[in-house]
Amino acid sequence: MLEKLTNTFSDILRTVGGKAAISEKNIEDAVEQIKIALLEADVNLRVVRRFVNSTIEDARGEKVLRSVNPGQQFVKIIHDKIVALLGDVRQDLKLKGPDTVSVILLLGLQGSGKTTAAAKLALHLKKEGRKPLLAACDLVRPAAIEQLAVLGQRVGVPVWREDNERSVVKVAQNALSQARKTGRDVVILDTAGRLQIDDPMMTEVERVKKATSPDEVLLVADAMTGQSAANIAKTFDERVGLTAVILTKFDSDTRGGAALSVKSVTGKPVLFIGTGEKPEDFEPFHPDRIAGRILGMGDVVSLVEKARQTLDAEEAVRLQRKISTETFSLQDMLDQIQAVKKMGSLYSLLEMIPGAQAMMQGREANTGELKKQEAIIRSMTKKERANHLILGPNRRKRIAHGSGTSVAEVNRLIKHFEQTRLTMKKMTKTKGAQARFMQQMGQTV
Ligand SMILES: Nc1nc2c(ncn2[C@@H]2O[C@H](COP(=O)(O)OP(=O)(O)OP(=O)(O)O)[C@@H](O)[C@H]2O)c(=O)[nH]1
Ligand SMILES: [Mg+2]
Repeated sequence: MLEKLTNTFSDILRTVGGKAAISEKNIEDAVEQIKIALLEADVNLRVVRRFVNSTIEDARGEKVLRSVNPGQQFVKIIHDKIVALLGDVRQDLKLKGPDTVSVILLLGLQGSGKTTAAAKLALHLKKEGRKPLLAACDLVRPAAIEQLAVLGQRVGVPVWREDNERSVVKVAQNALSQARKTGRDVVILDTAGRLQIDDPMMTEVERVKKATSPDEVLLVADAMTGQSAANIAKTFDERVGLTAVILTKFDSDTRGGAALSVKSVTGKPVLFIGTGEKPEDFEPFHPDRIAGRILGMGDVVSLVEKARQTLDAEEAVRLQRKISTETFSLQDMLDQIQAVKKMGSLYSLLEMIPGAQAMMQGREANTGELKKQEAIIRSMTKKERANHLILGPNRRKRIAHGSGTSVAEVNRLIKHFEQTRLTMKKMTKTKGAQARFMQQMGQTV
């Protein structure tokens, strides 16, 4: 499922996600690659354009460039955009309560998977405690009624059939009365495959709709047709009026263009996906889970969110002010070390997730070194932390002893600190350099 798209996205995001610092150029390159990936996935061009523009807007400037882990944050932005394309939140069928008969009308092109989806939907509803009735409203294809009957038997759901009736509207209406009589609470109407250009057939389905006032009018569309699935949905919606979409053959769709285009093109949500030929191969459509699948990042995104929170915004602002007033102290450095260490423990969690490992390459902080640095600063008094200039030989000896390190190591830390301050001074003179510095602190302390 979606293998091609997943592979491309994983590659792109691994590259950016692993970067310690991100420039506008990096973002533009990544977005350009994403654009190509989406077009190759057969996502609607207008949808791609909108996606690209809003991603650049969000990623450019402050938000990402000032972030402590910009690569990961960029991954998060892309994730959220994909979720939005897929329809944001999981939508469910909107049916009446079990005391009234609800109606689901299935339509779609020939061979899109309507009859299979009818049986899948029946099984799904049965599992949810409903009492569905399948209605064989395809009077065009000779074997259609029998096909539904066999499937109905397989999923243990009764099938309403009238082999000699010529009017689809009548069969549908009779199915409704049958449901009322026998205590079934959802009628699923399986209709004949129709071409959009086939006017009489479109008129027929309009009449069925009028006669049965369905709670859901679902377009069953083949995901393998890519963005044309979205265009078909649009046409059907304009002509008949749809409430939502079922995407079938998702198991064979390596590209994902249909899933990524339907919501934006039609405004209608995807409710379910068909993932195989068997009645059980049916899943509710969860935008966030599908996005996770596409990005091939497992649960990385939620962990990234957590990691980001470890360095809270206020702290960042406070540090930045210090940098610009040149009062950055050893205490501030200690705060940074702790923040980085916190993230370090998250990285170890991330490593357990498939696909995340490569993304994190070279990102783990050198925890041994960090621990040592932390111990050294912790062995300093408040006064010393605030003003490193008072750190004479005696104090250094005491600190080395207190932290279980050597004087050489204490000297090295102070030297590193002084160099950092010096770099800061230089950098703060150039506009925009503070942001860059913030990133570097986050990555290399
Ligand atoms: N792999 C896979 N095959 C599917 C899926 N859904 C349906 N199919 C297959 O697609 C073919 C057509 O399915 P049908 O359910 O008969 O399609 P239909 O829309 O009812 O077709 P008509 O009634 O002729 O218009 C069958 O071979 C199904 O087994 C799916 O989710 N995955
Ligand atoms: Mg059929």
